[in-house]
Amino acid sequence: MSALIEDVSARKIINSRGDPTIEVDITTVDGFGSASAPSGASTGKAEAIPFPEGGVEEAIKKVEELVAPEIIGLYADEQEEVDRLLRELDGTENFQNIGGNTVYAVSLAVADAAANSYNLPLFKYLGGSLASDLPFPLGNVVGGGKHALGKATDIQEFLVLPVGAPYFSAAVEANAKIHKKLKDIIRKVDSTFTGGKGDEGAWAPNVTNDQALEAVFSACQEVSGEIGFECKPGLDVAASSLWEPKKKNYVYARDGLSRDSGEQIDYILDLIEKYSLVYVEDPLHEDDFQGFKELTQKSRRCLVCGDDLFVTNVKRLSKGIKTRSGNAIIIKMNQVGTLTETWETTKLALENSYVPVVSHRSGETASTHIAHLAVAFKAPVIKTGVVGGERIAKLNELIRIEESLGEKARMANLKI
Ligand code: 2PG
Ligand code: MG
Repeated sequence: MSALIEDVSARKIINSRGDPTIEVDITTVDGFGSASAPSGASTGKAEAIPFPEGGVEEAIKKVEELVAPEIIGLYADEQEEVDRLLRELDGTENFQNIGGNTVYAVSLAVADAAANSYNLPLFKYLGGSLASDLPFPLGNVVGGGKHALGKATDIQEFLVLPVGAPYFSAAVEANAKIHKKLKDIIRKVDSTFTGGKGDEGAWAPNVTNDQALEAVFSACQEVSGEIGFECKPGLDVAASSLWEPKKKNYVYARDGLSRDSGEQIDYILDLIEKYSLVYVEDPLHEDDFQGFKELTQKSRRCLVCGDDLFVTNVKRLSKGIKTRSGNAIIIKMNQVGTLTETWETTKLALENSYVPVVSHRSGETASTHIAHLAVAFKAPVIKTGVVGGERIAKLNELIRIEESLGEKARMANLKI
């Protein structure tokens, strides 16, 4: 079996928002791999730049003219060497020359091709034969912010986490039930609701943040009662989108109020208490390590997760570990570009008891790679939506992985 790279090609496809993105194919002597890049709408300012100035067309040119000649002749299982080369070819910290999404597609397609060359599913190729923990699916059920034109809730995502699920497929069904139930609950609160959804398939009603939380809380309770295990609510505040640096305030336009940093911390702590939240992502803006520290210290039994704060970056996570900011981290490979760096950040998180949450982006393709990454990385949580073709592609892949593992399959160890 040979993973020697013989051919590299790239094409333009579209993502779930209808925007162009890049897909890369890698052919080896004995296999084939392919990967396409997702894209964010509420992006952290320290993320890799997704595409070079000329957009996807230029990214394709860079793959064909710059990357392909360098990696043809290497072996696809030399992941670190390929990723080091990508860094070298780009020459910048944030991949602005080649584009973070270009690097993402090449790096992941190389891993995909290596796995295929050895006739292994990606999760086993990356995680070894011991990779058998299934992540808990964290799903977006109601939302607003930048994923719904700023017309729905101020808080970007109201999430559910089926913490008591005995196995993965039961967890997926629980989230789908909650999503379905919410349609009826929301109709009672918002008479104008027509069933509209945001970018990730979450309902996008015209309600206040508190009304949305009430609705999600009661849907969780009802469904938990019906299915016999616990489902709990969570939030992605995406607070950088609310933060106005000049006013030094978080502006809740839909709710018609502002909160300074101290008030924001108190507000989030109240919500954690009142609605038994088990997960709060980006409760403060992307540079507020100190605020994250305070909130993490004061909250109990809740994951305080950094997305824009850490941007899957090992240096930013190291800083967070030193200052004790947060206890969980979003892992989005296209924030940092290469698979090697994504794994380094995840490993650092695991070594320091930060819960890695492998995550989709709001703009997705039907790719199933993050399902494999979550199992390979032993991430206790995967955040990938509840409905919509590009979201269920990942969930259904994990159902298949669970089935293929047979008796070895077990839910990850999620301590909250
Ligand atoms: C987030 C993500 C995914 P985006 O903020 O966590 O839900 O959104 O991809 O737009 O950054
Ligand atoms: Mg986020």
